[in-house]
Parts: sequence; C-alpha cells; structure tokens
Amino acid sequence: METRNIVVLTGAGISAESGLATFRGPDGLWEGHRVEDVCTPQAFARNRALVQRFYDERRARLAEVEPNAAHEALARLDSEWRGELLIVTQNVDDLHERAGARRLLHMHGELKSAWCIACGIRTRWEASLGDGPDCPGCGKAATLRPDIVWFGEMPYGMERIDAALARADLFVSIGTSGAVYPAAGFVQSARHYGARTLELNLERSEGSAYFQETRLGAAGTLVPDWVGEMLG
Ligand code: BV8
Repeated sequence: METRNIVVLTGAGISAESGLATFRGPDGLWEGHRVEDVCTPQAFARNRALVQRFYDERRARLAEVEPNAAHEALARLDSEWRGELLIVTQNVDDLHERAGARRLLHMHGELKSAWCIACGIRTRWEASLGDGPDCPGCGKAATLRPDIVWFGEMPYGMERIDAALARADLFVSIGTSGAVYPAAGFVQSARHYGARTLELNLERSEGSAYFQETRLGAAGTLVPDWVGEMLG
C-alpha cells in the first residue's frame, strides 16, 4: 500500500541523545522526584514552589542542549514529505521546532509556555515562574503556572490527533515507553483505522506487541535511516 499520510509520535527517548533525562530513569525517579510530587495539579496545589522549581530548572536546561540527528531527520521529513504529516510529541522541550519541524503538536504542553490561572491566557515564556511574575495579560502577580499537561489533565489537540490517525497510512512511534495514556493508545487507534505501525525504540516498550514492526536501537541512528527510506 502506498504511504501518503504519516503520523509520528515521539517521547522522551528522542531527546535522550541531546542530554535531556527521560521520564522513567533506572531509579524510577524523574530528575530526583517522584512523579506524583511534581506532575499533578494536586502536587502544584500542595507544593507550588517545588513544582515551579522543577519546571524552572528544566526550562533553563533547554539553553544548554541541542537537537540531535533524530530531531533533524524528522524536520527534513517535514520539509520534503509531499503527503500529510503530523509529528505529535509528548515532550515539552523545544528541540523539534529548533531542528525546523513545523507540522508539530505538543500534546503535553511546552516548557516555554506559561498559563495564567486567573485570566486563562497562554503566553511564550523563557524565564522562571517560581518568582511569581505578573501575567502579561491581566497583570496579576503569581498567577502563572507551567503550560504543561499534568496527570489527570486533558492533553492538547486530541481531536486533531484522532483526525490525523484516521487518515494515516503509517503510524511511527519513536522513543516512548508506551506507559502513559492516551498517547500509548494511539497505536491501537492507528491499527483500527487501517494504518501500518512501526516502532523505533531503544528497548521493547509496553506497546511493542501492537506494532507490526519494531526496530531496536538509538533514535539518533534509527530515525535518520527510516527518514532516508521514506524520502528514497
Ligand atoms: C488524562 C507532563 C483524562 C510533561 C506528562 C490507569 C490506566 C490507564 C490510564 C490511567 C490510569 N490511571 C490514570 C491514567 C491516566 C494517566 C496515565 O496514563 N497514567 C499512567 C501512568 C498509567 N494519563 C493522564 O492522566 C493523561 N490525562 O488521561 O486525562 C481526562 C479526561 C477528561 C478530562 C480531563 C482529563 C495526562 C498524561 C500526561 C501527563 N504528563 N508529562 C512533563 O512534565 O514532561 S507524561 C510524561 O510521560 C512525560 O510527558 C512523557 O512524555 C510521558 C511518557 O513518557 P515517555 O515519553 O515515554 O518517556 P519514558 O521515560 O517513559 O520512556 C522513554 C523511552 O525512550 C523508553 O522506552 C526508552 O527505552 C526509550 N529511549 C531512551 N533512550 C533512547 C530511547 N529510544 C531511542 N533512542 C534513545 N536514545
């Protein structure tokens, strides 16, 4: 079957070779924190300073890292692929866009976006939020939270993602453990809609059984090879 429309899902594994920590490190902690202490609305309500610091540190880290060969290969696919393409990322870093990707959707939000809990506006944000800056929209102080989708919150772009999966001929998952929903369920939707499914990951994931093909290895190697195949 000819491939015209592609959906790509990326996770923390695609940014690992750029030096950013993955979500589930070997010790099960994430940058030294338990997930429930930093990645839920309850955690933010309970210990705002800790959560703001956790995201301020990760936002500041972005200036120290660069996109890797996998991000660059996907950006090349984005600029040269004549059919439809949507890169859905669970990552909140800005490495895909810095590599040049355009047809990109951050389903879990972005470190470089802030969300005002008073007036609701979302605004580009590069600095820290822990010191309670004024909202550029309503002017209120200390009302900005990270524009990040925490556990129990609705991911962004779900209708757009489902529409893309419904039209996809090929679904490719890169660098994700398949542990977090709804992203982990996309492969099942893709198969339901009749798309072929390919997984590129360092190790088998919780979703590997659902993929028609799994290639094991580092994204920095597997993704440029796959993009080369697609662009002939
Ligand atoms: C929602 C925030 C509903 C950003 C994140 C029970 C069953 C099923 C589901 C649930 C359940 N109980 C609760 C739920 C729902 C819950 C969920 O799925 N929980 C899990 C833990 C069971 N999901 C949610 O709450 C979601 N929301 O369901 O809302 C709703 C409905 C109506 C109205 C309102 C709400 C929200 C989920 C989003 C949570 N936010 N992050 C941030 O701070 O980063 S998720 C978090 O995990 C990260 O964003 C990360 O992106 C994501 C997934 O992790 P991965 O990206 O896969 O990273 P990980 O480290 O796990 O894996 C890395 C992989 O890469 C590994 O496989 C590794 O081998 C590989 N790798 C490493 N190096 C390389 C490599 N591969 C290639 N090359 C390399 N070099």
